[in-house]
Amino acid sequence: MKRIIILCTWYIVTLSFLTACQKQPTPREQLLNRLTDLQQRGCMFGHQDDPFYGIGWAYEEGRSDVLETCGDWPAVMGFDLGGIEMSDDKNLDSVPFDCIRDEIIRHYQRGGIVTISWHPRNPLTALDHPNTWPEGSAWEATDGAVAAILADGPTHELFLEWLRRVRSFLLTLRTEDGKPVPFIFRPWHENNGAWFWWGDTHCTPDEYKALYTMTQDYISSVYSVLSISVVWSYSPNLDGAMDEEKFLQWYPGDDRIDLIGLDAYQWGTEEDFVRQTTADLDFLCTFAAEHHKLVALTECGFRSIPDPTWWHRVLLPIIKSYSGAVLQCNGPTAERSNSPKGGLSYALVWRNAEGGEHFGPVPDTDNGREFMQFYHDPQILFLKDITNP
Ligand code: BMA
Repeated sequence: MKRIIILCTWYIVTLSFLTACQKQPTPREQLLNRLTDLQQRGCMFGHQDDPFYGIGWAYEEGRSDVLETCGDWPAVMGFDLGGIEMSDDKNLDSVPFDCIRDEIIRHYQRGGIVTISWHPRNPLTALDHPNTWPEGSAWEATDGAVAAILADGPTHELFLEWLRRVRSFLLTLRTEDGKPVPFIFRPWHENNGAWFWWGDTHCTPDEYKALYTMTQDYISSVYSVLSISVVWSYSPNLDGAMDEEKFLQWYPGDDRIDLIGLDAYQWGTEEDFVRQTTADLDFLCTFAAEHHKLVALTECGFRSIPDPTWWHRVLLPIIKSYSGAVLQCNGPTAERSNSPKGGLSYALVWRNAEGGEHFGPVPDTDNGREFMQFYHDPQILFLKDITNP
């Protein structure tokens, strides 16, 4: 009898050990591990809507302003789902959702990293103003919209339908052989600004956190493959004076967030941009390291890049101060703190739309030529750097 018990115990222990060894990391774990490894090597360059349009062209397969400037794809590509909640065929920037799906899968298959944002229309006004701007849009920043869509709110059912549409689209992000494409999802961004209906002047911290949690729980419910393929990002806007108390008020929580981002544009003077961005990154990189989170410039740029040397004179030194091996990260004010800092995972510049709304390099222009100095820095990673280590 004793021998049987010993044998059974041995069998069970061995079996559990083998099962544990064989357990494959999920796509989400694989992406997190990859991001963590890459973060030690440098900061990836990202571009919003990269393969859809650029300056002087639109929807020509295989084209990209970044590729045509420097000969490589951005390591990270950003895509936006705004409009999917209305069952529109195209997103708020007129990109067909079918193209978005195809390019997400294509970028994943070429070894790139995908991040997805969402600018949903205003749930209180969108039905009356389905196609206008700013009426009915994410920028119609009415008070009370967040409260209205939470559980028991008058617009909760409508919002669940919106989430269902988002989830249905995300569930189609699979390769031909059925493998889910992992991606970084970044809903409810720039919430410390007043310009979106989910901004901090239009809801309370508890309402905001309930919104984030509800979105996450709906999309990643346990029976959904999205629970094993989504990396979750929280990305407030540039503040210039972030601190732990302020940050924690709105932060959805360590159990909810994998990657902390900062959306940082230069709208005013260069001096202000550098000062505010370094102050916020000082805080965020320290917080991220202490909380074991990734950190990124989830959006950044200088609209229409009036000074093309900005790439290597302004953006590059900021990124270099906050990227590379975690403990080597030395922000300008790092001497004030002994805390380890997390290095930037990526910096994504916004889309290259016509009419002055471009943030990326443009080939055969001074902007594109100056970008090369940024491109050649070994600490800035493009697709070839992350696929041929
Ligand atoms: C903003 C602008 C808008 C655009 C939106 C979503 O920053 O570029 O034109 O619709 O992002 O991409």
